[in-house]
Amino acid sequence: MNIDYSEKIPNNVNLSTDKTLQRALERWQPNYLQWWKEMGPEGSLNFEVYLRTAISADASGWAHFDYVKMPDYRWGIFLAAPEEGRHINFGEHKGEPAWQEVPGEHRANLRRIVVTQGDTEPASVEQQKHLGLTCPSLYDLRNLFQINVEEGRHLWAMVYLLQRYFGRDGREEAEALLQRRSGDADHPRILGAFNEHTPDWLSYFMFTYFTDRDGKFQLCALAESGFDPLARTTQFMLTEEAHHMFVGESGIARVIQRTCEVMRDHQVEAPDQLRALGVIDLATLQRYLNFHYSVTLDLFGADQSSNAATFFSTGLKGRYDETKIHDDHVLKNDTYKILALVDGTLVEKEVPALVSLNERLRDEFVKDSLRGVTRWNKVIERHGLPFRLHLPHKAFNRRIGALNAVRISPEGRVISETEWHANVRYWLPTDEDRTFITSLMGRVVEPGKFANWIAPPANGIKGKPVDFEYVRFN
Ligand code: BYC
Ligand code: FE
Ligand code: FE
Repeated sequence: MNIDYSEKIPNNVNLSTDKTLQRALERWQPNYLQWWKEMGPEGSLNFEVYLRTAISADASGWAHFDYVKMPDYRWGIFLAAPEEGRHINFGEHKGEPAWQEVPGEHRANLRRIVVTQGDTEPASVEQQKHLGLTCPSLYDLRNLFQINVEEGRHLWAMVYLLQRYFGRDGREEAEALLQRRSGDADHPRILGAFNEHTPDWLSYFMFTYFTDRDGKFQLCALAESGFDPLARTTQFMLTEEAHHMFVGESGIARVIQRTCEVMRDHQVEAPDQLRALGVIDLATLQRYLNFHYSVTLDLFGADQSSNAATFFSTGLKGRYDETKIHDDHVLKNDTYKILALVDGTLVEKEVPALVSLNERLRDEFVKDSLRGVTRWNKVIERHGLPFRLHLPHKAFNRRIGALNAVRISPEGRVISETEWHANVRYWLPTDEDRTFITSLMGRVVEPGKFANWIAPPANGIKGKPVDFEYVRFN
């Protein structure tokens, strides 16, 4: 599964044997580059960035590291190796051979899934467009750009599917993916969280920790798809995703580390005093966490969804680790517990498993999100400080699904509108918090130097030292 880099569009799908597709993609390529120049990282076109590029679709040793100017990054089409004799593993088509072409009766749903997934990728690049101007170090700047080019490639991955398998309307959707804009009033991106700003690096680390993790779980569900090209495409995307979540988890850990050092060295704990010393107090960090976590929970869709049931039953989108679950993989007679409001309190309610698949995936995400929080708390604990970070309750601050109609505290108590408004400033970032965080954002680009509010990482990239010149400005 080595990648052919002699082609205009690097690929491991024998693109040159399909002239129609090759032409369609070669027509789309300049529009993509135009989009990158307009909406990609601001002012970065001439920077030389120490980036990894995929050279093989094998899980081991698939990447090559070198300086690249981002517009010259070899975006291309990489699928995981096919699995001989693969079958559909769930739903009404369970046991049938996996589809190599789009089944006509499921075409509209499949296209919708591919378009929704594809839409998030350029959206995230747009959201992060200005962050390079306020990077806390060259190391962090390089990581931002690495993620940006890979999200760009994830767009390529979905555009390949649209152009190869969906004919004319696929080509139209591919164009539309370059036309919607994050946060635009007339042409917004499809999903809520992808229209929010990522205005500062604390938000960015929270985004890559939580929202890229939604990416992980959605991609895992799509990697189970009975439509084999989608499964193989998303499998390869997942190999890139791990680094994105690492950037978030380690970024937040470094912020915490730095704050704890200042708390210990200066023997202060009041937020005001910490702010005066130029670090982020942990209560503010908790509010940012609450915001990004709850906004990301909404990305999993409504807790009861007939769309989700259809996607599963028709074999398009599986569950997380579908083939490792011990049940019939059809779920017609199963139930699942979701949260519901009964007589003013939140209770668990059993509903048909098929309609609650969004909730099940959300629950997997919750479990996975908790692990990093535990590791962050270890950093605080090591400094002998009593503060602990928490994930807020699953029902806190929700906009999508049944829980959007109720006010819930971070502890999971149903509260009145009055109580919500009296306390929301302790729970979600305030204007004042955002102004403070913005005030910390200066540009640090001397190799080995870091902004005052964040500790250096333990290691550099790919064996390079922390003070390596990860980005060269020209
Ligand atoms: N915002 O039946 P429901 C990533 C709409 S992240 C706005 O629950 P469904 C990445 C919904 O469209 C992963 N609208 O919906 C991360 C529907 O509208 P209609 C992205 C929303 O379809 C970081 C209605 O509400 N991939 O890769 O079951 C950086 C009813 O909802 C939202 C995917 O999401 C929302 N949050 O579930 C870069 C995978 N949620 O039809 C990249 C593909 C729902 O009533 N997508 N609505 O007009 C899907 O599988 C599904 O579309 C969803 C939604 C799970 C997202
Ligand atoms: Fe992605
Ligand atoms: Fe990502």
